[in-house]
Amino acid sequence: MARKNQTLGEFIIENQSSFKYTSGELSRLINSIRLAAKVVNHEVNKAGLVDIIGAAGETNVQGEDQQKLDVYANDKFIQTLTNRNIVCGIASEEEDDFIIVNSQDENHQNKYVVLMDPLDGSSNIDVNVSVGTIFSVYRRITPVGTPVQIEDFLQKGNEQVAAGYVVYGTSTMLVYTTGDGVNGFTLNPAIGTFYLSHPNMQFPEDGKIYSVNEGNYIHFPQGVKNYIKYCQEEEGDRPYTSRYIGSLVSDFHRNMIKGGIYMYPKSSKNSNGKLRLLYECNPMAFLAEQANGKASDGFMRVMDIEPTELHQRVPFFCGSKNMVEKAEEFMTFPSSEK
Ligand code: P6P
Repeated sequence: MARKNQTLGEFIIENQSSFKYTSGELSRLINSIRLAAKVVNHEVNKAGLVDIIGAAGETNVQGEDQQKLDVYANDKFIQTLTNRNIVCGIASEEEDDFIIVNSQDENHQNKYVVLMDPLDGSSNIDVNVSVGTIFSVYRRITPVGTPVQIEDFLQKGNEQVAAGYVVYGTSTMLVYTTGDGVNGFTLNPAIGTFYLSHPNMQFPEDGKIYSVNEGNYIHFPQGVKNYIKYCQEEEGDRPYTSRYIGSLVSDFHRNMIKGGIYMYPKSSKNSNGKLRLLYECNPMAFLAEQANGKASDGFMRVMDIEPTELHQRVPFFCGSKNMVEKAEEFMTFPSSEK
């Protein structure tokens, strides 16, 4: 049972029995993410003070300028996960291909793979806006004792055993699920300890906030245009409020607390949207559903999508259940009355 102000370490120990697989491994995995989050948080918080921000001059597989903090966060999470003999493979937005972990797992006995976006929203770093880390955990499906393979990463979101995010904001929080609800832990930077501050987080079924980059409006499908106009109409509890930070983790986190919907639809510019299925949409979808919310691509449940490639993108509608269902209605019947 979650107790306010419990530390993350106490929570992991007291709840590992609720995890259906061998207890110690997942605890060690979450602990390694906790450690990496503290290290990255320290660097993010001083980004404006040292010449660590600004493009590293390289571009990642998405063709985006790679900020130095992207590289730093990627390296730290890989290093921390690799050194604790828990995972057999890692996939990252910042890595073209998956990584076979065998520094200490020379016999490939570890059972978990981790997929991550080490620093999502990194274009916000230079302007001091919140950024986040997103992670997704699966058990491998290829034989233990052999090197991990692409099939271990291309699993449906339904198969996730854990998922979460770190939001480096006005305070740093670790929010995660292992399939038994969503709990939020806030870092006390003075002592480097995460405390349970948001037990059993739940999306309100309804909300009055919609989050979308309206600069893309003319490129959206008609159903999305109709839904946005629906949000803006004077009727009942509408118009809703538009809030878009440009950092998925921050928009998701605010909407989970206050109620709302986040949308990154496909458009004539991005035929499958911008967000990546495996290490952005699936982990956020797992959290959303565990928090009584919903996540779809506008038509089907995100976690039912059969992945085909590591960095594939999907349209993403996520948040308060009734709002996502309303948006799906407009997507399904684009000509319907608003
Ligand atoms: P746009 C950040 O790059 C990100 O992946 C999400 O965190 C964010 O919601 C979205 O892209 C912002 O994209 O095209 O609106 O700037």
